[in-house]
Amino acid sequence: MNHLREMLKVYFIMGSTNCFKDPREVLAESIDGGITMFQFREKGDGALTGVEKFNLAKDLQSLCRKNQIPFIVNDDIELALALDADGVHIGQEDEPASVVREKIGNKILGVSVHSMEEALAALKDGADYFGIGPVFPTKTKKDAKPSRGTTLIEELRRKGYSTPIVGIGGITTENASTVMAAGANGISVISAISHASSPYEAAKILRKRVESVEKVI
Ligand code: TZP
Ligand code: MG
Repeated sequence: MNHLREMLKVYFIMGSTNCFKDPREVLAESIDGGITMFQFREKGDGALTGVEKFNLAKDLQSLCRKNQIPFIVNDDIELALALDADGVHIGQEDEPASVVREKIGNKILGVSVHSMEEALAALKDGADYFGIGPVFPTKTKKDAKPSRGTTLIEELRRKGYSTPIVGIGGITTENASTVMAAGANGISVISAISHASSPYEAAKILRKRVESVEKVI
């Protein structure tokens, strides 16, 4: 899926709790700046639930559709199916990837992995791409594991795995190129865009950084 590699370049993840202003505005600006994929991740203190969550997801999906940006849902498989999202992203504490794959058919399936064992299991279960991190320390995810740099990304590439990979955790315009140089196909960020005074500028610079180090993997 070479197309997926292209889509993973600048993967913006967010929900209402990550934004200082209307998430619709933040997403619209980031799309103008050049994000290539979006994940709706409605989590944390004050996260929306029920119909409010659904309505926000629907609005964000519709912005993505207008701009041909793939719309991925974090964790909530039912929501992804109800909206006919382009895919889902799950972690190790969610339903097993094999079960999720059964439920979503050929939609995109992303899995967060932290070790070679988890990566191989995810592959076997039908993952389309890996989210690997936290690469750098992050304040955004309260229960994030300790940051481990790019070692797992490098190990997977060294061993010849060509599965699409995005790095996650503490990635900024300053360090994005390190993640790409390690062998990632893209970077995923929350606060680097959602907390930026200009999500447009942040997305634009991230895209430029990613494209300047891109390798053929
Ligand atoms: N998973 C690992 S780190 C992280 C997630 C969801 C948070 C990333 O947020 P930020 O603001 O880009 O560090
Ligand atoms: Mg999860």
